[in-house]
Amino acid sequence: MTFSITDHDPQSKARTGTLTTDHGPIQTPIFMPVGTAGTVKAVHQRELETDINADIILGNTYHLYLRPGLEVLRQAGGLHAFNGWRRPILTDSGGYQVYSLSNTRKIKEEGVTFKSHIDGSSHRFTPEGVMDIQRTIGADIIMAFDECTPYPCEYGYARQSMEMTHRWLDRCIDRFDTTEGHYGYRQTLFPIVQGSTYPDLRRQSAEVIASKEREGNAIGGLAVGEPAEEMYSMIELVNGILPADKPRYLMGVGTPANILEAIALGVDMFDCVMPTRNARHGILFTTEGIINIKNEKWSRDYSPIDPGLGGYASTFYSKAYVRHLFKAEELLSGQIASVHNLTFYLWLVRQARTHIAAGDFVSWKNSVIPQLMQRL
Ligand code: PRF
Repeated sequence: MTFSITDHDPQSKARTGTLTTDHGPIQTPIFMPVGTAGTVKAVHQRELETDINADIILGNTYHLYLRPGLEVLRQAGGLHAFNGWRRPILTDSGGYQVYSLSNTRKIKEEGVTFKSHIDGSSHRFTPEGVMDIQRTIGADIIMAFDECTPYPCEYGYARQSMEMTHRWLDRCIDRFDTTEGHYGYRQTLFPIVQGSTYPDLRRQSAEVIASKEREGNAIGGLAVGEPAEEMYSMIELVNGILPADKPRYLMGVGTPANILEAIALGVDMFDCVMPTRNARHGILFTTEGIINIKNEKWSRDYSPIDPGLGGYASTFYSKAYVRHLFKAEELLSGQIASVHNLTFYLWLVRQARTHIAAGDFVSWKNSVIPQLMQRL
């Protein structure tokens, strides 16, 4: 994998670049649609490629391991062959999902034991096991096994947890570097910075992660309920330590405003369920602001969802029609809304890239955030 930086914004830490994998290039800053169970919910692969034009999507180790399971994925030839997505895939390591989804979980030095949210069966994830699973899923970018601490988190717990995440990282690296991919293309492992909202822990973690000299690095443990300003100050601190010539991935973020602010701090990659999950609840992001399409006020608005955006779903269907689909609980409602919201998120990062290249990213960001975040 190679990462080359194309432009630097003169007024901020924002940059544009290209991350090249064996499944093709990723233009950064990038938003990665979340495809938890091998599908970006309610969206066809063809729509992802053409209308939304996503460079990369996410999958989750936790879900794919439980269902369909590793045998099915291995025999298919990996997740790309299984779901027909030909561009890059990143998989999260499962740690975060175990904490948020499974019924009971015990975290120990060896790993995490948990019960499946599907059938209650018992399983154990270890750093080594999670590397093997992600080898079998076959993502281009795989994530280290970590513990994401909740917010707020007592200092002592945050420190112990971070130290265990660092020991787990060494075990991940040992396993990853002594194994090979199954399907003939290269995979790369990103480590994850933790440390809750404590500056000294964040600094220490970023130094440990930087010292591993992997091809890219991630920031975890944020967007878990802390004030946005606290998140931004942690990102700024960590990005001052992580190598500038490697991609930086902020996990699970976020709102359009969060993404633009983090880009200004030097973050290159994002993922979040927000566009797709909100879409299924009728919350639409548009270039004019945020719409609850179920609201009565849209019942006779025959204008397109977002004429400013381009893209099929956003320009073809009217607000009144999509509102009707939601009120009638038609399946098409979630599909149109999901394609639209993802088109918006990919438009947002494309705009960011254009303005970074033009050298006016900060003034554009500051002028556009109030508009994008206003509730219509
Ligand atoms: N760790 C992992 N995945 C994540 C996170 C994390 O800390 C977050 C935190 N926002 C989202 N997804 N492995």
